[in-house]
Amino acid sequence: MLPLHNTREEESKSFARRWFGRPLARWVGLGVGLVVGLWLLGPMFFEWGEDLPFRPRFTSHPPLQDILVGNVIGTHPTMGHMPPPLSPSSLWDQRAAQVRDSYVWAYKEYLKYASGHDEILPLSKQFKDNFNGWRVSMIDSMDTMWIMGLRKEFDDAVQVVSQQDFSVATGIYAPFFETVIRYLGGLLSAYALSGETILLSRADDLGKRLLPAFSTPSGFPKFGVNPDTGDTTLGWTGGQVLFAEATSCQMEYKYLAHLTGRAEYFNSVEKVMDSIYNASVPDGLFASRWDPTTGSPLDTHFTVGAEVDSGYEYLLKQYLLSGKTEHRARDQYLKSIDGIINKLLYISPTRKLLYVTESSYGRISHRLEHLACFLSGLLALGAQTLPELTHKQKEKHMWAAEGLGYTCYMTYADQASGLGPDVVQFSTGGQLWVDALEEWESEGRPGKIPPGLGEVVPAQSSEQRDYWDSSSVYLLRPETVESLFILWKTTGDVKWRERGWEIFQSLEKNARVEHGYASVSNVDTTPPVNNDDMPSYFLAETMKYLYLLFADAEIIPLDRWILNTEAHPLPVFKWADWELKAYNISP
Ligand code: DMJ
Repeated sequence: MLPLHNTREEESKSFARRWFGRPLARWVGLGVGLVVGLWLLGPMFFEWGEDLPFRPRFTSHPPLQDILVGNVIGTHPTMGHMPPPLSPSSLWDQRAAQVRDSYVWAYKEYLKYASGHDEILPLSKQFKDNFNGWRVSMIDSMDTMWIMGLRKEFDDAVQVVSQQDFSVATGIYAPFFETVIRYLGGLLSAYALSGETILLSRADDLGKRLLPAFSTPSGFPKFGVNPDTGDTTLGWTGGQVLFAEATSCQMEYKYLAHLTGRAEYFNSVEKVMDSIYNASVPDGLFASRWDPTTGSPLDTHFTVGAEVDSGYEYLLKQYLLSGKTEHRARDQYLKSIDGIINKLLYISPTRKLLYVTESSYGRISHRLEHLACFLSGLLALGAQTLPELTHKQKEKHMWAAEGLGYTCYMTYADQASGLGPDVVQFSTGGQLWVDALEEWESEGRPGKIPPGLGEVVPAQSSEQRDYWDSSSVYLLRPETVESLFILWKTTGDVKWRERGWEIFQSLEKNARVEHGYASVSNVDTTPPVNNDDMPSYFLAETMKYLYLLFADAEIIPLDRWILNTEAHPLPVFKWADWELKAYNISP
């Protein structure tokens, strides 16, 4: 006998059979299944992005557990989010947007013609591998991408960097200093901004491979190291070590030591500092060449320019980076700055421009290098962050910062191209700045403007300028705009921004070529003749400083981030108690 009614189960079965028997329903079912499946399993492969619906997780990278000792994730916050978008209604944000557009265009040209290589040759559309061939233009400017809010460019670069092989051929050496400030600094900064742990892992890999460079009796790093074999070379200086090269790795290695818990990173770079603190140097001024065996100076060439520059920078910056704990570095900074102010600052005979020069074997050269223009920003940063300076000291440091920043800017404004020469030679007859300052003070501060801070009009001829261009090339260097950025942040005076805007416009006019930006061979003639090169620091530093100078948002507050000598921001951190003990730091 047939049942009068189907059971509930049979009913639903026949309903399902009827429903799924239809072609449309089969497709709907498949779609629903896919959505539910993705929802359940998707997070294993993707994560939510800032401005994309999702982006790939980096699952296939080497495990981190062998380097992480538990003091990284969570306790050392990274920025983690992209900066806020620029406002289209603000004049300065619009200017920042122009810098960002220029960066994007130049970086794309690099990717188009020099992908997989270090730098593009923007006239010939060729490339060169001058820094190990590890894509320096990309790694050096990943933090620029983050700061400018370029998510896609950044994520693409992370994917590439995760696969980058930090090897060079046998018999070839990676230049230690450049590799540290550009690659290691670039990776650490990109990690600190984004929180992408693969970048920390790659930084640790690279940092470890470069350690054999420290194998000298003094601990001063050698010029070059083969990251695969550990072979080292003293390089082109014939067994001498340059002060800047030996003392511009502390920020990177100390931050890396803190992130990874590897004591060898800290100990290697602190041994160098011990030699520096113990050396007896006149007036806190450091020689440019040093003996890697004895750890003592080899010359009496005192400058803040080439071969020495960032050595002074890292005294203040390693103190600030490690939460103001390493007092020896601060004390040395203050001593050295006194020496620089008292011995190396001059004002020119007619225009009274303040400049920093060099003393070579007792003779003052009256040269001013573009490289030395970073000093203005460093002085302003120190004046702002060191409460231990007396009112008088702070005032003097700020005056020096503003006077030097102004002169560096004037060396641009005076030229036909609006871009700055690499070296200028001041005419003799200048006066030591501290003497002029003393006279001015003793006369009761006439005019209220200290010597070296008065403004002048741009001048055409060498006589009117008080100097001539002894190297008239502009190498796309950042030091002047770096100081303009710090002066703007520390004084709040918009004139520093305006001066940066003039420089950016000159760059657009005279350094922009068909496939990127190119250095200008003579800044005082127009139309410009360009050289076929675009150094990675142009994308890493010059463009970044201009962007930060114009953007209204406080993207990199100077009390929370310290920029290394290649403009890579690293976050201020505090040593843990065990680190203070292990590294013998007494705050
Ligand atoms: C950069 O690579 C770094 O700033 C370095 O410290 C010296 N100068 C160049 C750019 O001029």
